[in-house]
Amino acid sequence: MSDIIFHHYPPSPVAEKVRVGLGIKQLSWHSVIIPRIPPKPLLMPLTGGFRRTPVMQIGADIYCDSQCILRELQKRYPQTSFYAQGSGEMSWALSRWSDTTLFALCAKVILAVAEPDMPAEFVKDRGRLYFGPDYDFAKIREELPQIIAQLRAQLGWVDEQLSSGGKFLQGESATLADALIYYLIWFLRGRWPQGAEFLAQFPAIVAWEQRVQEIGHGSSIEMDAQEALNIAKAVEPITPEYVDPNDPLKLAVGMTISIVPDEDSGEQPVTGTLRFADRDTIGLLYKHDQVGEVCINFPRVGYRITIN
Ligand SMILES: N[C@@H](CCC(=O)N[C@@H](CS)C(=O)NCC(=O)O)C(=O)O
Repeated sequence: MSDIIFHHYPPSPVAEKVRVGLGIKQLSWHSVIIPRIPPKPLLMPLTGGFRRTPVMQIGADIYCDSQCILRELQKRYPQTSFYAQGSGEMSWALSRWSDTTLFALCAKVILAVAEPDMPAEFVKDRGRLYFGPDYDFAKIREELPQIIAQLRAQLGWVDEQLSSGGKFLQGESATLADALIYYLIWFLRGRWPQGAEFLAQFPAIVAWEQRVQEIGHGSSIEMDAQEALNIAKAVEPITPEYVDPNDPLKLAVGMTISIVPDEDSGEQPVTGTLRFADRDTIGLLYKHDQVGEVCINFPRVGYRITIN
């Protein structure tokens, strides 16, 4: 019952970040394939309406957002640490750059070039989600050289770092830092027709990419989405009842709260009863006929909480 169940779809770059994390730790996991756009009727009962990919489930405890998932993996499986000796938690700062600035540049390049050939429904969904209510792919295409220049300079930093000796970003072993950057290279190479040509100017990145690929994704077996719901229903959440006494929002166990990403992505907040809150993670209880009671965990960073 305490097995890792990973809800994702193969082309998701953010899911690839976590799959690499699962590979670094050589974990075994169950793979539930979810739809690429809503409705996601076999996922929503677990996430309280949160629609992003990926999601991790362990019994009746749900972890939304790759940040929260990777943190939980590090907590439950500290062997083969995500942290290089001495680097620890500062690795998370890297994700504030890679998941925001760098991801947005990659998404602009990839989606703006692909947009004319993408299904209208997908364009509308991703346009609103990633680029706000006034998204304009034609304008992004006009700005492409500027966007590529920004991307090139920032990937240059990664290439320089990798040229300075180590096999991986923080030395001889793969760490969280590698997963946090690799997924964007994977995204560019796999989904941008000019990706391979663009990346060829970064020889150290290209060599490192191969090494990260060789790590793999741990070992996975497919699971039916309904079975995942049944597993949640059969057990109780184990996330402890706890709130940091110094919480700046003065949160308390039992409060009704809503949580939503703090970007303008048009997503619906998730509402539930507060069960857990520390500096990094917030967990709320949520009930649904199909899963009973689950505890849905989110990262604090990048999310806005409202006390109802
Ligand atoms: N901050 C989130 C971002 C996740 C994200 O944007 N994932 C994309 C897929 S790569 C997504 O949710 N797309 C819409 C969807 O799958 O419905 C995380 O780190 O997990």
